Amino acid sequence: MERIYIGMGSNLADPAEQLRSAVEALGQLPQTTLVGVSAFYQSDSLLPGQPRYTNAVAALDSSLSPIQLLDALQAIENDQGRERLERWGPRTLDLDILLFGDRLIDEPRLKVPHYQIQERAFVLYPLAELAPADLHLPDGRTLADLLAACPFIGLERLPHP
Ligand code: A4P
Ligand code: MG
Repeated sequence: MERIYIGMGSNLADPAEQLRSAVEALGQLPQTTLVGVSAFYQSDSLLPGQPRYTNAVAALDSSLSPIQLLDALQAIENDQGRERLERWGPRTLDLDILLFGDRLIDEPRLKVPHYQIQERAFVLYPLAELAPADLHLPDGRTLADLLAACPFIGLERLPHP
């Protein structure tokens, strides 16, 4: 079993409901236990002209392999009506593997840690609700280091659903 953190995001078709459905689907994955879910946070899109996003992080314990998990997450995205029209386009559901134990993965389909964890307040602050401050990335930086360099700006923490 390894501890895995999943970043969830949606900016179409009732984002909070999309995230709730995603959490339910994560809870039903084989060989996997859903350990926790952060609060939901709203923020503006990194790309101008898109609707605001709702984001959250989920923690899993799983014995799936990284690629098995990626396949399962993409199936959940597809089930929830995701259409891949353009990279970075608006989406009903985006599920990213943020961290997978302490693994460093660099494969064509999968890069872990997710490449922009450290710049994204909408990833780091919900992650901090679930993970210890001394959580280490494979490169040795701690979650506390990343939070210290990433101000809580433009994030709105929603009351728990
Ligand atoms: N892939 C590689 N590594 C991973 C990983 N760690 N987890 C590959 C999941 N997938 C990974 O992803 C494209 C391919 O990345 C996948 O087929 C997989 O093999 P995608 O989800 O189809 O494409 P995408 O989401 O458009 O690209 P990407 O790079 O995931 O976009 P981001 O970084 O998620 O950015 N603003 C706010 N406020 N909140 C947001 O959540 N998100 C984006 C999208 C832009 N602005 C945002 C937000
Ligand atoms: Mg993605």
